Amino acid sequence: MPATTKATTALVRSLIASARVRVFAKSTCPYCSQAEMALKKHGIEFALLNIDLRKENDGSKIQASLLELTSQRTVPNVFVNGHHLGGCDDTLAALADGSFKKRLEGPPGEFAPVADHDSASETESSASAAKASI
Ligand SMILES: N[C@@H](CCC(=O)N[C@@H](CS)C(=O)NCC(=O)O)C(=O)O
Repeated sequence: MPATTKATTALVRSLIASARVRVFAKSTCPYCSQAEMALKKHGIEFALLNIDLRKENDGSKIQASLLELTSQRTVPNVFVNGHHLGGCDDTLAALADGSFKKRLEGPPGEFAPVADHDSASETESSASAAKASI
């Protein structure tokens, strides 16, 4: 795992802050697909970044930054309204018990999001149950 750089940490923070729901994932990760499907099923829009598809080839650095920021190195790594939520299991549980929507609608967390701002990245894809946005 590479050492994190300030630039990568700033990038990760801006990616989290740029979406109400941010999912860091890997395209090959079944837990990521599971979390993404559950979010779609609940009609929750989210911004997805598959770190293994980055043309910048900085996925390992992003993963290291996420570990530093959240103490979690696995993907998916999910953020809701500026709060770190966790992985797939945490996401499924929060969707099931209603705490996901409470977080979404409550006060923003430490990674404070900015609504309706699109942080563009060519390798970033977005998903929504209804439409593609962010
Ligand atoms: N229990 C975890 C499982 C997540 C997990 O094991 N993800 C794998 C990818 S499928 C991972 O991140 N492995 C380490 C890595 O890819 O660097 C969750 O609910 O998210």
